[in-house]
Amino acid sequence: MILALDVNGAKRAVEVVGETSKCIDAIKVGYPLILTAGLGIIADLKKFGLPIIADFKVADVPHVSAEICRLATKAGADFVIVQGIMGSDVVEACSKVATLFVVSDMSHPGALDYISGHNQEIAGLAKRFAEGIVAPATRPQTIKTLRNIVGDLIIISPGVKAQGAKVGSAISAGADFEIIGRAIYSSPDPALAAEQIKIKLKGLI
Ligand code: 3DU
Repeated sequence: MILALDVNGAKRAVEVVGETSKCIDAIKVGYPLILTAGLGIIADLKKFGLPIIADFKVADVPHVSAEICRLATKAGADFVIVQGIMGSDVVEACSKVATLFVVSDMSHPGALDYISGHNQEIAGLAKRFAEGIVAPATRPQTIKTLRNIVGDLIIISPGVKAQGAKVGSAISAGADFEIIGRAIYSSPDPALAAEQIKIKLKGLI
């Protein structure tokens, strides 16, 4: 399980990870946390001994995208998430300075407007340059299809609980990790919520 730590401020972030770190395999940080706590929060979170994924969904021209990835990695991020729909030059440039997850498709309804129609091509691109892909838990069939393309790359899947996918549905479809945010950090008891989800996921392994 990967914790999507979309909380505001360092204090709350450290609190939530302190309560849940035993149950999680990695921490995903994104704009809400970085914009409120600063990039230095990555170094603070690394003290928990878990891999850090910088979810910046990088989507700029190659030299700027690569610079974002370089800075995130320099700050301590073990992985950076890049938008595959930007094309091969962007993903290749980023791959030279960071270990990547490539967004191949997304979990929200609007994904069907554009990105979903290209998800197989993007997964093929990821296979050349990335450690893994991001694929939607809300569409298990997409995970199955993309698994056939990416082979043994790591598939991480958001969209669980708060966005509607059932706990375990992405893993059952072939994902390696489920990404879970609000169902943990917005729960009155994040430690208990994380533990209950972990028990369900363990039952599938
Ligand atoms: O819905 P949740 O609160 O469990 O958070 C999901 C996280 O996954 C959140 O950080 C969001 O930025 C990320 N994500 C998606 O929700 C959907 C995607 O397709 C890709 C990433």
